[in-house]
Amino acid sequence: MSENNHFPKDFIWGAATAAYQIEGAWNEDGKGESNWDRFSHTPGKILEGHTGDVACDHYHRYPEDIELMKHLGLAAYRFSTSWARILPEGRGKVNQKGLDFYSRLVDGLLEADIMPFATLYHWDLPQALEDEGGWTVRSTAEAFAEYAEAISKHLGDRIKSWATLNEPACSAWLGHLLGIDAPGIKDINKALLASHHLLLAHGLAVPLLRKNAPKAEVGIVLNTSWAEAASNSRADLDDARKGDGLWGRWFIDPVFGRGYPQDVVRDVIAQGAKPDFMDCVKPGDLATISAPLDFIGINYYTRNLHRAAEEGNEPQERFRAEKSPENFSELEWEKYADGLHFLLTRVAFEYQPRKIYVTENGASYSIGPDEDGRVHDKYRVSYYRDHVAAMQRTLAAGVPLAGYFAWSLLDNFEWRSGYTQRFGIVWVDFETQERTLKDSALYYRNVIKKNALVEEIEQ
Ligand code: GCO
Repeated sequence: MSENNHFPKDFIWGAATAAYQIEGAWNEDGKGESNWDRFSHTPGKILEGHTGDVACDHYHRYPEDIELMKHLGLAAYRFSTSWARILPEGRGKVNQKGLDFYSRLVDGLLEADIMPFATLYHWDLPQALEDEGGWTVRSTAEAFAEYAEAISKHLGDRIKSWATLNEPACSAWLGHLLGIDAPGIKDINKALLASHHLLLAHGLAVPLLRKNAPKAEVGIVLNTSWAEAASNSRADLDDARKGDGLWGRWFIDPVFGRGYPQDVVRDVIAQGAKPDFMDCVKPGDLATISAPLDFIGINYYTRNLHRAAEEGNEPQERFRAEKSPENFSELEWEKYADGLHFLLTRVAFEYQPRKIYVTENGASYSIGPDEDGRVHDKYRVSYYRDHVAAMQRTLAAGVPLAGYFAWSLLDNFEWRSGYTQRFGIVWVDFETQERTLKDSALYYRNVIKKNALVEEIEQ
């Protein structure tokens, strides 16, 4: 870190989105149905019956959104590509109109001097593959390789940063264990199969991305959590170990060549997994999964404070901030910027990645425009300020942190919460699709402009 709070001159400031959450055009130009189309069209799955059918209409309005990014001074834009737009049946015939959309988007970004950071998979699986078993069957990992080949052959000359998966832990556990995300399965054995096939898909895609985009960097985005025990009781400490294991180490360990953590194997068998569930790991799989990467993306929002639900465990709530909008977002996620510093430092020193990006960070507050059309989202400004400050400590500790992406550029479809939760630094009026910069966007623009921690928004 140089003095007076500046970031390294090549530090990348960006913003992130995801295909299903912003694109809309769910069945346009030859796109196939995805499992999130099916899930959101299933009554009772999404708050207020919201769907991603239109979302932010980014499929049509991307030129205006690129102008917004340019105005904010973003150096990079992290987006995901829709598998079902490229391979409507999940494999086989390529949909040229799908490729053409991402070509237009990427060319528009390059024209605006904004680096495209593509993520191949942000949870939206072609329904045709879901119908065959989705991530619970190994063939889906092979279909993912076909998808990676098709899109990187077409865009590998222009996209210089590729992430294979976004948060496989959410796809596996939210989608197949808790059943609150697509495809809505609640089965620990299917969830474990999905977790392995997702990682296998990642490993199969890496060499294809390297072949088709030889000058690009390749990585994966994980939501390795920052787990803390609510007290020093054995029960809480073990609960934190379990949470850190299932949501973090189960994914980052194999990616960094350590195989699946055995304490988690014991935990899941104790929770009902078949003792032979690891038979799905075939010879060579772990080597495939641990293909060397150029970066790891870390998504961070809050800490996971663990309190074991065990009789007689009377944990002392420690350091829990008092409930207030300053300290808790509308999703009731605690603002805990230290957790970002602790997590990045831990990942850097435990796994020695070549490079780390914070690929998502943000908070949900629904405050909208007031009478003068301004959005004074002061709590989100405070959230960003604290996390920018935390990254200064992280850089000072020698962590190879190379960039940061605010989640999200736009208010968008927040999965099971639909449009009731807003993470954007830009307000979206979903009736008119009008975009309005929030104070947090003005603040972020100031951070970018000065490449430093700042205290004020730029008017
Ligand atoms: C995630 C996803 C995003 C979410 C965001 C807020 O990290 O869960 O990548 O799609 O919208 O994190 O929940």
